[in-house]
Amino acid sequence: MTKQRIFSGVQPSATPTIGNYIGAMKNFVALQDDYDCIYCIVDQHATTVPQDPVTLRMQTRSLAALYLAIGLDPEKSTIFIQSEVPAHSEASTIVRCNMGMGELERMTQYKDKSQKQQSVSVGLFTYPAVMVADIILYNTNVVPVGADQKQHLELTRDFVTRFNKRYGYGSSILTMPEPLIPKTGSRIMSLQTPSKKMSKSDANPKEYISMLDNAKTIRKKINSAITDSYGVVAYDPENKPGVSNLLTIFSAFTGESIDDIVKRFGGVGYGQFKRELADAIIAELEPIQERYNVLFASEELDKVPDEGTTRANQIAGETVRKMKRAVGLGR
Ligand code: ATP
Ligand code: LTN
Repeated sequence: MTKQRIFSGVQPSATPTIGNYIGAMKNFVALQDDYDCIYCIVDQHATTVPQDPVTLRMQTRSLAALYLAIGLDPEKSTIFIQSEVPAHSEASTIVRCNMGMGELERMTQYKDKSQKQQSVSVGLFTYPAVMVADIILYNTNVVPVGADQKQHLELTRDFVTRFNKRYGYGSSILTMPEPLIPKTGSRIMSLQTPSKKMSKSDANPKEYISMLDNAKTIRKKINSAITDSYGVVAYDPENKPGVSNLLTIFSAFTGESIDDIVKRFGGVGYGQFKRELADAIIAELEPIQERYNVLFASEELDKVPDEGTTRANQIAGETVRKMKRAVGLGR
């Protein structure tokens, strides 16, 4: 039986955080044995907000190294860079012309991100149309993402329904994707402001733990993470958002249930809890960082996206040809 297709992407806008890891990247690795996985470094998405060109290129390489360091195996997963596959730009044009302004105006990620920018690019507004193109180009069945991407997946599903109806005359030109959002850890919150999500491009590094933070920095950031004055380890996201977020992170890194962690730290206060949480994060990230350092410096790193791009171009090229034929573009 042919395997179902997975597609997902991460922006090389900064080094991924433990939020990206728990909400998405860790699942990328878990899924690669059972699905045909395609993982993209979505560099064109990153440029919807201002980026320094040299830093962006470095971060693209860094993300490729990190994909491999967390355990993605190029024998099982296709890894490529979005801007190296022109079908993404071509398909986006078709998507944009079949999408309403109102649909894009409703996107909460656009509303959040545009508030943080001094001047907002047209690209930031039309970002979700490019994401729709990313997904449909690979006949994707399943898209592993964090909870913040649910709305973009709904937009994609609406687009697929509309496109197939408008141009397919009853047959399915495009495949309908399903989101795959983890039960725990789909929305890791900021360590300093637990009412907002942890984000890799936040200006204050104390808000997040980067996948490449060293042990000392991780301990410091966890130590200064906002809790509350009750001094009791308990899971209550509404009244104890800081502690509950730390419990979610603890559970994601150890695989232990939140209930068991609460029982274990019930009587000991936050100090011991935070120490052991930092230990768990460091234990998982250190070996990843060791592999990352070797990979980042290696020439072999270039081969992976080279091969990935060839396969991505084949699949995406075929879909975009189908889309162009369907809408009447070209001869
Ligand atoms: P940026 O801050 O540059 O906008 P980001 O941190 O939101 O980036 P993306 O590259 O846009 O990260 O997202 C990559 C993946 O990580 C997506 O699947 C997204 O849903 C997931 N993700 C992002 N932030 C979190 C979070 N705080 N908790 C869980 N998953 C997250
Ligand atoms: N929009 C996503 C990143 C992203 C993505 C994708 C995720 C771009 N294209 C396709 C899944 C599938 C984000 O901002 N987190």
